[in-house]
Amino acid sequence: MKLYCAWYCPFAQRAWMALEQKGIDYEYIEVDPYDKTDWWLKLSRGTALVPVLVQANDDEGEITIVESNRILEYLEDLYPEQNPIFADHPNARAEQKYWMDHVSNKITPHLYRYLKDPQTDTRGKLLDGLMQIVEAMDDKGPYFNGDKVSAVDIALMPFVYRAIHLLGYYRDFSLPAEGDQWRRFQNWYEAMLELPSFKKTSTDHDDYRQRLITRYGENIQGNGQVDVTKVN
Ligand SMILES: N[C@@H](CCC(=O)N[C@@H](CS)C(=O)NCC(=O)O)C(=O)O
Repeated sequence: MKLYCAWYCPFAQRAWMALEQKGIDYEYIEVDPYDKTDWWLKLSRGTALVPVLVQANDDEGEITIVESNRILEYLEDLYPEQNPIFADHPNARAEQKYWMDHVSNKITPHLYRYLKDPQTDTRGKLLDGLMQIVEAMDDKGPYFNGDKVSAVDIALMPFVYRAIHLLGYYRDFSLPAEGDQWRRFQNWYEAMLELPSFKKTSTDHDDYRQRLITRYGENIQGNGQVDVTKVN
């Protein structure tokens, strides 16, 4: 299995974390998704976005999967018994997918908008999106669904890390500390920081936080990807 990835990309980090979390063997291939070569366009099925997962099954031929959350689902379908990240019951699974979509629709666009343009009312919208997902978390935790890491945690963490560090640096942003919900959130975040699959895909890099800050300077100047600020 091959993961085409970019070290700084939160979407790619989801796929990377899921591979680590489930303990699946893979080859990591760093690419520059902004370099729109014919090779890259073809490999990524015309999207030119990381992550891309390529899997060659002996009996089924080769499959190329794009879209980070689809990769999480595929990995679970392929290895359902291996450290599951989705619930067994269809209802619980549907609920997890609802919250994964919530991250895509109600959290990530506001994070990127806020980075690009502090004038728009994105801080409030970002906090609303986060507050809603915190309210849906299992009371005891520490993870979204309780004591086991799920795809919802993996979908959310790369963006929360960037909200805290990039918005903290560029926009003087910090999360509220007071209140039961925000304490629950803090408890979730601290558990996620300690997770080996998060550490392996982030802090193993020297000065990861500083490198992200430098890398995202481009987004703030209006360069970089175009679709991520779109609100659905
Ligand atoms: N919806 C996609 C978004 C992936 C994405 O936006 N990746 C960025 C890097 S963080 C990218 O490859 N950008 C290249 C470009 O916009 O040209 C997913 O979830 O996989």
